Amino acid sequence: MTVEALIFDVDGTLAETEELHRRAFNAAFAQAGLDWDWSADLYRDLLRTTGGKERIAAHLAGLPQGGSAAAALDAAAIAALHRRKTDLYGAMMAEGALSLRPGVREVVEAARGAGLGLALATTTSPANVEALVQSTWGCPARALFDVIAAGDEVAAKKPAPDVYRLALERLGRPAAACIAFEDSRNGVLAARAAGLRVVATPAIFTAHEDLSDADWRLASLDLPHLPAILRQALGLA
Ligand code: XBP
Ligand code: MG
Repeated sequence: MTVEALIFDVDGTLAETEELHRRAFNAAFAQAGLDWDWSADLYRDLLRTTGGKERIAAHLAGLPQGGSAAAALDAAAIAALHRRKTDLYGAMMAEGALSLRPGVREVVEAARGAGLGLALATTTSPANVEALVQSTWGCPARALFDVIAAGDEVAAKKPAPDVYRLALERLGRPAAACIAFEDSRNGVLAARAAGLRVVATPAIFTAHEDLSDADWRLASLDLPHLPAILRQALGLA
């Protein structure tokens, strides 16, 4: 089946955002008076849990029991902590520290020129999607992407296929007519479980992961390295 739409993961795929997420988590912890400081190595492990609220809960569950103020965090407190983290992330993103990964801008531009559908299927929040697109492209996300499907809109986050199924439903296209772009094992598994073909571009925090379930593994989305089916769909072949 010919390619009619492209569905992009956000964190790690459009840009190397996870270091900024890590810093925002740590800043939120400090503001809340928690003595947590997630190192890059710890954060790499914690990324196995998708979703910021779920990641905080997973960290909490792994801490030794007893006495700590952190141990008393309930779901509402975790949600409040995560809202603070989202605000801090947005402010850091607005400083313009991040750029898109190589090839991303060109692929999105070529896809728009070729009349392909464009969607985002992400575990992060719509607010963080807006922050990234505004900071890198300088326009609202909906000016570029026909569909945005976010983690909190579905019952189960990646590696469950839910967010990809939601994106497909909103695109009004079958999985066989779309290609997904992912950087992580959880993301690749989610897209494959939704019946999509997947291009994997490992990111700094996911380079060690097993991405062998992807149909293609590329260092970046630089146009000359794209698979033939994609170059054809983009009008480049
Ligand atoms: C990556 C995630 C997110 C981010 C943090 O999702 O798992 O949780 O690490 O964002 P994806 P939040 O690659 O699918 O975009 O704190 O907003 O969850
Ligand atoms: Mg990702």
